[in-house]
Amino acid sequence: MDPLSSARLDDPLTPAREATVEMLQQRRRHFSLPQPFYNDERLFRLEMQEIFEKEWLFAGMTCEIPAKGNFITLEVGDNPVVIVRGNDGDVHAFHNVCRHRGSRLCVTDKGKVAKLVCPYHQWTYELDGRLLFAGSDMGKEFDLSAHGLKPVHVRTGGGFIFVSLADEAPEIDGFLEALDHYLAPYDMANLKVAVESSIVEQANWKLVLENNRECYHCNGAHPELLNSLQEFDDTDDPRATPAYKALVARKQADWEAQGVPFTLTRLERRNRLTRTPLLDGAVSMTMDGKQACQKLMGNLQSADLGSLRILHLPNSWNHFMGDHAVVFRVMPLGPQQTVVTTKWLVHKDAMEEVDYVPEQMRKVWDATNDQDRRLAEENQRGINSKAYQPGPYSETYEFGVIDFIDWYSERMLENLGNTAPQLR
Ligand code: 3BY
Ligand code: FES
Ligand code: FE
Repeated sequence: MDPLSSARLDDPLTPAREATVEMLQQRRRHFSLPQPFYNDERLFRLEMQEIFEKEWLFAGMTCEIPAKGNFITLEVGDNPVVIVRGNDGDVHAFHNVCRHRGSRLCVTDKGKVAKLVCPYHQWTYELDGRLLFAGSDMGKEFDLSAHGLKPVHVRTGGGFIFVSLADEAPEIDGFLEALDHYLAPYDMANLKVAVESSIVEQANWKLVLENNRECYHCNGAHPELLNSLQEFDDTDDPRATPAYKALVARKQADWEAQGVPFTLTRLERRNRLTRTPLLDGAVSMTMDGKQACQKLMGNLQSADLGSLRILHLPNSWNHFMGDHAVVFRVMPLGPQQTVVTTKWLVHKDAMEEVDYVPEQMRKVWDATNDQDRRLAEENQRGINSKAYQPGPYSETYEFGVIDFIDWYSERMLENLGNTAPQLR
């Protein structure tokens, strides 16, 4: 298909589309991307259209909106979105944009409402998006039913909420089924957010993801995390030692006996689920490797469950331990600015200061996030130099980065309407 056939002739991004397709077709695989992918405003707008407005994005957790009227909001670039629990108990998502004159409707990160009421002129919507009330003088002809909130695709699985702003959403059933399976023991409806953080990084979102997809930097950067984390990704990690493989075999026998899922599942390059052991003796990602919450999640019998790692490209990675979970959401703000939101989850009946101390629980990942922020920001500053040129990824240490960049390049090319095979 002609890459430009879907582009409008007057679209100012048309030349950028052509240039992007060409750069992606000519990129060297196993090398970082050319500079414009990390700092160009037009390329950023293009990938917001082609990735963030088309793919499924991790938005939040169902336990954040437990009751009808609970909502959370999300900004997908210029697109405000609201996700709300309806009267029917279902999760709905809408463009958070009033159908009167377009004001943002819900203006806080989260809340609870009886109806969705616009703060500007009080147009009032039902939780399922229907317009109920539009002032007194819109005229006899005014059709309430034609002015409901615009829906956004939303799906849930294993307590995770995903949204897609595409006209036609891509497939996600396989991943949702996998999430339901892996997270069944955690009783996801009965968790709560113990503490959360949002940090803004002065770096392109792909640098944030690239950094997360390798542990090549862990030894030099993450002393707190390495009190509990194994640097190996799984037994298929080329660096995995016999001692690590023996530990995995031992732990897997325990997990098998307890009925908790652990095998590695990959769904395309986009989604990956696996349970891997922490350092022998550590049961949680805490400063001392001990539980951060005395009450375990769901119906788990043991805290010693390693970490269930869940990757969802383009914007989430997660660690589920026995006592608590840490979920991460990445949202681009600009070509060189990204917000990373981290939430620590515990059993909803766990008592703050009794079962867990939030300041203790968050220590390791607060430190790790800050260290990763600095790495991504320095990476960005070097990439902005005229001296930058794409550099080689190590297949041994950076296979996860290679996978991410391959996935990104394929999605961009396909969504840009060009499926020509890439050059090697
Ligand atoms: O644990 C994580 O989420 C990633 C993977 C390896 C390094 N990094 C901190
Ligand atoms: Fe929402 Fe006017 S813009 S009521
Ligand atoms: Fe890191």
